[in-house]
Amino acid sequence: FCGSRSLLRKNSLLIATVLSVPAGIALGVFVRDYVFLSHLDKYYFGFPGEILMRMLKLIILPLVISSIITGVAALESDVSGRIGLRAIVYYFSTTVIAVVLGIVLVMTIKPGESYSYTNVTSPGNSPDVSTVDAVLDLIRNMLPENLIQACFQQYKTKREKLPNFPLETNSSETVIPEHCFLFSAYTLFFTKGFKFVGSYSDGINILGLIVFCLVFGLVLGKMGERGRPLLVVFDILNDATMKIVQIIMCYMPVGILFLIAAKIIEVEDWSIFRKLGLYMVTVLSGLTIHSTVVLPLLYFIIVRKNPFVFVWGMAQALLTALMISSSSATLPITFKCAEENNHIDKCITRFMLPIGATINMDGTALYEAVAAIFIAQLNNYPLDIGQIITISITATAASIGAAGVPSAGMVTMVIVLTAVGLPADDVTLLIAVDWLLDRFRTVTNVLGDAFGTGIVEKLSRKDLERADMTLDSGANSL
Ligand code: DAS
Repeated sequence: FCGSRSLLRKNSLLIATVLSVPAGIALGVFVRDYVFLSHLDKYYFGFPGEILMRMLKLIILPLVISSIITGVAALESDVSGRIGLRAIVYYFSTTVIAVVLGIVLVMTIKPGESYSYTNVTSPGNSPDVSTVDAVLDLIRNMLPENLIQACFQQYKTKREKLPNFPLETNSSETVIPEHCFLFSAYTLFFTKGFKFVGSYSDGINILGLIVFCLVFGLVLGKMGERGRPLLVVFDILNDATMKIVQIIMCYMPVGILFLIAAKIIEVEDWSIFRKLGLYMVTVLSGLTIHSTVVLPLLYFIIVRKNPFVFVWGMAQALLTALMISSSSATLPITFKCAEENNHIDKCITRFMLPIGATINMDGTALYEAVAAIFIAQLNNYPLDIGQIITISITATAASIGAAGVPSAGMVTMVIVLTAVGLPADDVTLLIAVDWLLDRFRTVTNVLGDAFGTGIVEKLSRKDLERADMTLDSGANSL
């Protein structure tokens, strides 16, 4: 009895969070069917959920910055190079496996052939974009916005407006003083970053930030004792951020309750789920196979531990991903679960999780390959082996370019469609069910990132022991 009580107490937060999902669904159905809510009422009703989203998004930047810098600086540069290489190989191979799995399933189930698609747009009308152009376009988009260049752009825009800037004080624009370039940097970098409004470009900026932190962490690591004071600052920032995560996790059951209820109220047309049922079954089957067979098998083969015990340790993070559809916003919880429940070395988690949340998206890659071929089947547009390979390449590249924010996979899927000459506007067909599929592909993305830390930690164990530089959970060597 005592054992079960302590188990209950230990998992009470997780149990409360799990129970908030059915409670949220029941609350959403009750309010939708028995309570009339105006548009404004619906906004207020969903507000407790919005608070949870903003709390998680707010701490993404300090967490990403502090974890990467301290994680990289704690490693010898050759060790971090080898760990980085193992991480990239893992990310790329699991993403390609996910894409191939998705293609096999969609070519077998053929969901697009059973769905009567009235408005067939002939693919001939869509621009014939070559694969190379599509991938180059994606890489161009991935080049992070240069902070200084963007600030100059913002500063120039403000300056152009300043001479005839309306004198009355009721203008909606906040006037940035001409000389205060630094304030402009602050405005662009921090408010935009903190808002993390979920646009594609914000996600790409995070990629640029990660590259900056990797370099900065390597430099600090090279500086040895001289860099130590600054490293301690970032380590304290990381610990403080993780303490805030603890507080947010206490609020999570309430936030999730209203997040899911507000979503249930918002959806009007449920019949679309029947129409696109086979398509959804195809995507969800692929995500389930990848999450419960491919990734656990890979983990078991390499780490030789029970993968489902590892998954149980990640449960809070997976549930968060299911509820908020954002790998990046789930990152704080992913860190906590990986370090405290699965005891992954902080050197590995701090180095891999921020990068994985941005470029390792197995669920998204699988989804984009399935959706593209589904749209081809809808248009009775036969794909040859070259186009199938093109879809594989662009789906992999597009998932790397997608940000860890809601519906990012929907945004980058246009690249896959144009690469094989399919009508990009057919994406609109899938939007009605994307809010649900997005949640499940985000869970697969987070699970792929988490398994990656366990696998790379195992492969790097000798490196870490030799370098004697492990940041074991709870005992930093900094
Ligand atoms: N929601 C994205 C994520 O956070 C996944 C996607 O849109 O495909 O991982």
